[in-house]
Amino acid sequence: DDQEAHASTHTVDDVRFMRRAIALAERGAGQVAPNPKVGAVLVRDGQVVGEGWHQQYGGPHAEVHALAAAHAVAANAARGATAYVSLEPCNHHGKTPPCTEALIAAGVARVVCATRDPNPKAAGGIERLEAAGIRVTVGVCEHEALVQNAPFFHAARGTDRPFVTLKLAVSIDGAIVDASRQRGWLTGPAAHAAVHALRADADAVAVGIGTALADDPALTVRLVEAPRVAPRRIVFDRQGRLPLDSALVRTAGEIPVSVITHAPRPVAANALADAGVQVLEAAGLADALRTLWAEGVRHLLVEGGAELGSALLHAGLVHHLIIFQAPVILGAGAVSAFATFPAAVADTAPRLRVLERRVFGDDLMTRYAVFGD
Ligand code: AOF
Ligand code: ZN
Repeated sequence: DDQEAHASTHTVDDVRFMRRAIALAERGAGQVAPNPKVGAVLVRDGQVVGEGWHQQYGGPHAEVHALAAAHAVAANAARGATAYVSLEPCNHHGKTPPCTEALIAAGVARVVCATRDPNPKAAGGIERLEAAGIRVTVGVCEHEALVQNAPFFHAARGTDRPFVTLKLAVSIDGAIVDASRQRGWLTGPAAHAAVHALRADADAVAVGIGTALADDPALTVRLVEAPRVAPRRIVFDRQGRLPLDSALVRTAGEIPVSVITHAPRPVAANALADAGVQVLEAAGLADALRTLWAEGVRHLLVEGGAELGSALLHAGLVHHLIIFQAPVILGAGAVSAFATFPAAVADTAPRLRVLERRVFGDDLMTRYAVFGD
């Protein structure tokens, strides 16, 4: 009985400390891509003795920061401790020495990791730790860890297209534009900041030409810490209609702007190119995404409008759909976010899987997996 109680207490603690490791990992958002965001917590006798996260691309890994923090408290603070890491500790000499060796040298007794590292170069950490006599548990909070680094795991599976996150803000009645077609804010400040955090964590931020014309967006990261590399701005603009005096074109010299065209008028394409905009030609949406992948885009955030979003969704090109729902009713004549999506029947419509729900001020954020992701 005692043993059972002990085991179940441990399970609860494992989850608690792994959640903390995953929360710490998030502090690397925007700074470590294309590396995964990783957090680590060292616990001895139920007390946290060190915390760390992968802070900078090319810099020390989460475990190393956590061990350093523990060491700063006491020379042997990590001896006999349990290390909670949101990814299998690496076993390779990359930009830094293997985390496995650091954990072994520090005398850690147990390692709990959320999931395996799919990177073949870094893998093998679990086996290395076990060979050194360390107890290893894998799979605690695995779902959260996989969602947190979905673009990293997507790339590791082998692909020629970016991971696509489609983000839309809607009313209670699922509309993105009111009957007057005037653009206005639906969501509040906390949701705005969350959107900027999403931008910071992407390599590129895209909108359709309709949204670019109606909103004249800057698509820059403003409300959160500046990312290591500012995400480039993309406009899906078949005919090259993006105005030369738009905010995007005017700032193309500071943060790159690309338009993805399909048979643009040559005059328009030349004028955009002269203004410093990269003009990419693509035959369709899938082709456009392959082109972006070739340009180094691993994670694309699409911010609308409804037409581009629906087309990408319908083509099976979206991995995560993020809906921010504001406490607003737009009523008669408002335009549904998916007005151009093919009709479905309530009983048989495919159901999206809910990955995450969070509250930002008065707004509700839901992250859905779209096609098995
Ligand atoms: C860990 N802890 O905090 C991270 C890991 O180029 P490097 O040397 O920085 O290695 C990057 C790879 O290491 C990355 O692709 C992933 O497989 C793993 N990331 N591993 O033990 C960490 N960030
Ligand atoms: Zn490592």
